[in-house]
Amino acid sequence: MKPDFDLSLYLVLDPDMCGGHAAALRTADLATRNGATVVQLRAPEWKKRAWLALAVDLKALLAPRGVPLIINDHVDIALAADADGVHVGQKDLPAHVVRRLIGPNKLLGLSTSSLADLRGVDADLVDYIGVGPVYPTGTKEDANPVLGVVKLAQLLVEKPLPAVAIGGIGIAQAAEVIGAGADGVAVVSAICAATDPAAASVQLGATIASAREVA
Ligand code: TZP
Repeated sequence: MKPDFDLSLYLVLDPDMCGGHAAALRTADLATRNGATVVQLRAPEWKKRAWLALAVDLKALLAPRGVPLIINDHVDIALAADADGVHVGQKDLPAHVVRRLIGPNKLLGLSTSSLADLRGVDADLVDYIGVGPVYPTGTKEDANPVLGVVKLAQLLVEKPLPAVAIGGIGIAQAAEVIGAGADGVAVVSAICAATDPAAASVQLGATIASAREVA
C-alpha cells in the first residue's frame, strides 16, 4: 500500500548544505521531531554510493516516525534503500517510466513550473506536484524563472493533485504561499542552512498551520 503523506512541511535535504552525512541525518532528525512531515534526499553533487548510504540511514530514522522518505531523481537508489518514493523533474525519466519501475506502492512527485507542465501531469501516475520556484533561490543553479506569488496562485487553481510550493521560501514567505493555495511548503536552505534547524522547523510549522486557518 502507498504510504500516507502530508505535504505541510516538506524538507528537501541537501547534505552538502547541512555539512555532510552525519550533519544531514541530524538535521533530518531535528526537523522531523519539530514539524517536518516529508523528507526528500537531494544531493546533486554526490556519488551514488554516498547517496545510498545516507538514504539507508534516513529510512531507518524516518520509518518509525511515519515520515516518508523521497529520493530525488534516482529510482535505483530509492529502490535499493526501500525509500517511500521518488521525485522527478520535467527533464528526468518520464512519470510513466518511473511508475513502471517503482510499482504501485511508492509515492511519485513531479516538479512543475508552468501551466503546460501542470496540464501534462497524469494524476493516475503521480501523487503530488511541486510548483516553483516561487521566489529567487540560490540553492538550485538551473532553476526555472521565478513565478512570484500571483502566478503561483493562478497555477494552483489548475492543480490536479496536492501541491507543494518551492523556491526561496522561509518563515517570512510561508503564509503567503499557503494563502495562494499550496498544500505545503518545500524548503532547502530555510532548514538546512538554519543555525537552529529545530527552531526553524517549529516556526515554519506554526506559520503554515496558522496560515491554513485563514486560507
Ligand atoms: N526546485 C526548485 S527551487 C529549488 C528546487 C530544488 C531549490 C529551493 O531551495 P531553497 O533553499 O528552499 O530556496
